[in-house]
Amino acid sequence: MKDMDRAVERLDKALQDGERILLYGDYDVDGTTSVATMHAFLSGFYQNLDYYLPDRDKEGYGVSLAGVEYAREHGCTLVVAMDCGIKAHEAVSLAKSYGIDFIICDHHLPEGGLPDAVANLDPKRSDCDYPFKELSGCGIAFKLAQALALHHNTPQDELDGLLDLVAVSIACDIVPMTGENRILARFGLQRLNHSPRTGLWALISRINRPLPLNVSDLVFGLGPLINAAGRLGDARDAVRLLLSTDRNSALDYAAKLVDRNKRRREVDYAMADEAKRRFTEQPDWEMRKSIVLFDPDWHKGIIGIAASRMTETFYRPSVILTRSNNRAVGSARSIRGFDLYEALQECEDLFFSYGGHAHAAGMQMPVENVDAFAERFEAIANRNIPPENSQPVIDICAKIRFENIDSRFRKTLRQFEPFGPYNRNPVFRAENLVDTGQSRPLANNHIRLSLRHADGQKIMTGIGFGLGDAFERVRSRPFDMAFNLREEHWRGEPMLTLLAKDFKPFSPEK
Ligand SMILES: [Mn+2]
Repeated sequence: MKDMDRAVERLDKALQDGERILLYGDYDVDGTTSVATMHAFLSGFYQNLDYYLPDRDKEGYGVSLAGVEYAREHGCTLVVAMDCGIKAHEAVSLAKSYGIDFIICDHHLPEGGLPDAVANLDPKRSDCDYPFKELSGCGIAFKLAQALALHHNTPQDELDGLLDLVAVSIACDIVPMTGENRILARFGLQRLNHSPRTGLWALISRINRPLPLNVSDLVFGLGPLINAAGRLGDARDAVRLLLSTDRNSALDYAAKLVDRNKRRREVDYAMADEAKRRFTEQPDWEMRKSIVLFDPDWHKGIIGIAASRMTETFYRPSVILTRSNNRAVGSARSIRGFDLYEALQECEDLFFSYGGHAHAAGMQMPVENVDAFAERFEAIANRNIPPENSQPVIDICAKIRFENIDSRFRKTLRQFEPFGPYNRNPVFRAENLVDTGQSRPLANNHIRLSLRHADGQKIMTGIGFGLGDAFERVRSRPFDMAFNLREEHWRGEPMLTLLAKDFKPFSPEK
């Protein structure tokens, strides 16, 4: 990786000279696991360490000037910035004027050249030949640890203990589950499931999910709890928990995070409901091709989640905006076949700034431009979304019969794990199914399934989340189902069960 030699050389010098080293990370899961990874690694043989995470509300994302001042006040002469820093031109220059060096481990795209750091580790640098470009921030911190170990002829397997953290970062930062990430995540998940560090053990014991944990358990179970620590005001608490060695205090703190996260979710749901209500109160909402909603009181931390929920519910490109520093700040999500980034480009004269890609993006604009933006965005959606594109599409990997889902099939399927972005758990299609009579509705429109082929014997069981009504519509006649398979343990024995995605009536002639 470009600059790795310089990073190792500078870090090594700091270790030899006994310099005070500041580990600086972003406040989210990737940042806090980065700091914990580097701290856990270095503290095995070096104690003159400190760490710093910016305040989400006061300092925002990235390397803050306040962070540089902290380094100076605490006598740190080397900062290792992780999951951020590649755009921190100003902060790195300020540090340099104080005689503080930076090593940057980032995975974001550089902007306007590179900061004046001793080393800029970032596979997304155009001049970096590192073959895998999609490492998480924590993954790059791990690469630095590996390189330092290599330099000292330390056996690489001594770093295996860090992989539980790396796996959490890969899952929660939603980086592609391909190449090196898939390998790191696979071994990291093993670690996490068999011998996690105390802090992660405490979190796992509170999330109420059957073991072994998979990638989505990390994304939806562990991730929100680690993030909750950052949202409580101080992301240092997340690092403290991740580095904790005391089981009782780790459990206490994990319980606090669970509680806090529960309340945050209630707020999220309330806001999403409010957004839904606001949209469907517009007289022409059914005719509209897009959703743009602004409310100065919505919380900036959850507009992205709200936009996702709107897109899921109404299947339209959605932009949710709130007010921050007297600007309208928005988060947008799109549907298949509508390039959000291109659409925003057409509105660029209305914005202070915008960025993102085809499916997700963000923007800032003067509050008085929101109405004009909503109108233009609707016109673009009207022009670009084809009329047949009014329903989500499920990509089906293969048609299969229940008789073929045996233990050999299960083992083969396992070899494709861990699943994640760009390596999705395959969706299968089974045709001509009937209810065995044992399917049961559950609370919240969920459904417990017991099914077989109309012309077959083998019964498979499973669940359909939010599909109770959909099942009710098809169950009186043979139907087809799109589904994932998931592994569950029944009396210690692994077995595959159904996770339904959708149903439709069976039509024999096709
Ligand atoms: Mn990251």
